[in-house]
Amino acid sequence: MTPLALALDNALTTATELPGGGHEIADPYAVQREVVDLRLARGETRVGVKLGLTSKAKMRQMGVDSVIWGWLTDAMRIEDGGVLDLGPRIHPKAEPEVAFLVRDGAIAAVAPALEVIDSRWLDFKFTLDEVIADNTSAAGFVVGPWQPVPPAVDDLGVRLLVDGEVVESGSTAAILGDPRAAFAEALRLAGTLEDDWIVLAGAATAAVLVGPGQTVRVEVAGLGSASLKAS
Ligand code: OOG
Repeated sequence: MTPLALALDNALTTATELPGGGHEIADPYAVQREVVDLRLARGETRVGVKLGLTSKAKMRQMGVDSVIWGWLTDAMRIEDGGVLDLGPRIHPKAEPEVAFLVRDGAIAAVAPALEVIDSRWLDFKFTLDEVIADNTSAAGFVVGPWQPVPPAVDDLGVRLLVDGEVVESGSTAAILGDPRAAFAEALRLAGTLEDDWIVLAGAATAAVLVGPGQTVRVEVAGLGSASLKAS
């Protein structure tokens, strides 16, 4: 176990930040595996994968041209309309996404989704290797009602609302041009995707900080909505 994996796990379990921006990390995905193994050792199970930096805006911000990925566990799941407990969080942000349900290595259903990212790095300031080691900031997710996959999902309107007000809007086109491309990337990167796993395709807009008492909702045209309440 690398000291960095232990430090990231400690930051997670104590809701404290680590200063980032300067760690030399030989193999960031190996550190990520260790970080996830520590969660699994506490009884969590893998329920899917998430992609990050799938939008041009985020890639530009990080100065990269490829996506990153991380693991989702059962402990990260918040039921639709459920509560995001801010107690064990550092500085959580919500992003509007779409989720895919896996069956036989392919897409079986699609749903509107929220991802909660909560970087263990101070002020969300990290290098690409640092965010990969930190399981790509994964912290929580909400999946709305599963829908049959419509003929096209490459240009669905997406809105992120806080307490009923639209704070971000965009299109699923921001997700690698088509979120199904994100599914293909997830399959390529993870090697295999198991039945009933969830694939979070990546954010369609910028993320927003979530504060106490706020209700955050994603609406995806034609797919419906999903929400959480922070407390
Ligand atoms: C990295 C994770 C970003 C996405 O959808 O682009 C991400 C971060 O910004 O903390 O999940």
